[in-house]
Amino acid sequence: MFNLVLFGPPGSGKGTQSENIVSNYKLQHISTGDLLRDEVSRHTPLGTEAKKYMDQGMLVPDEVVIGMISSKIDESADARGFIFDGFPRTRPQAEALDKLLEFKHTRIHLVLALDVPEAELVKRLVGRGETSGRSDDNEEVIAKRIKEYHSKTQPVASYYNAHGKLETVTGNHSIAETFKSLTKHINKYLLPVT
Ligand code: B4P
Repeated sequence: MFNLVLFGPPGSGKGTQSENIVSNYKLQHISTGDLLRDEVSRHTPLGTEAKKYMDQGMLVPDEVVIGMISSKIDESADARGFIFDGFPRTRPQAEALDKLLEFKHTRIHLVLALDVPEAELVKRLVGRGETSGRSDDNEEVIAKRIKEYHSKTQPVASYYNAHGKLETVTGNHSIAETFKSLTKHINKYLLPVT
């Protein structure tokens, strides 16, 4: 089993690159953003609670997200591996993920961090907001999401760096070029399925 974390600020291309990685390496995709938006659209109690935070550009509380991830991992016990997209976003989430995986006799092998300048992040998210209808893709909320990233999520990079798992990749080239840079790191662990 090979487990990868795709890390980076809002709009850095985690969701975009996850699609490419999933189709080439056949990993099981776990995106907390997608899972939360699904809960919101189904008006579940979890979704109603999460929406309050997402609409303000804030992170959803750790216990909500960790519980969701745990049941998702259990659903795909036979997977070739997992790609965690947008998770962990806080140090307690990173520690909880390590414990969950240890319980399943596996671990995080690699963390790929997408590095994109802030002006480009804002440009992309505002652009996505014009077509996505996402309530968190407007300039005011984007600024809050980037602030949350710096205060709560960036420390997760240091956590993985201290464990020798972090690699940084430039994320402001084209989607194809960025994917090529990511594959150079992934191929050291796992080859694409042809
Ligand atoms: P997410 O859904 O994870 O999304 P994201 O950070 O906005 O975007 P991502 O980096 O995936 O960018 P994308 O590929 O779409 O989070 C949403 C919210 O959910 C959070 O703010 C939080 O409230 C909550 N949440 C999620 N996980 C949580 C957790 N673990 N704990 C607590 N709360 C959590 O790309 C963005 C745009 O850029 C797209 O339009 C794309 O087409 C474009 N793009 C991508 N790559 C490009 C490139 N190379 N060049 C040009 N454009 C590019």
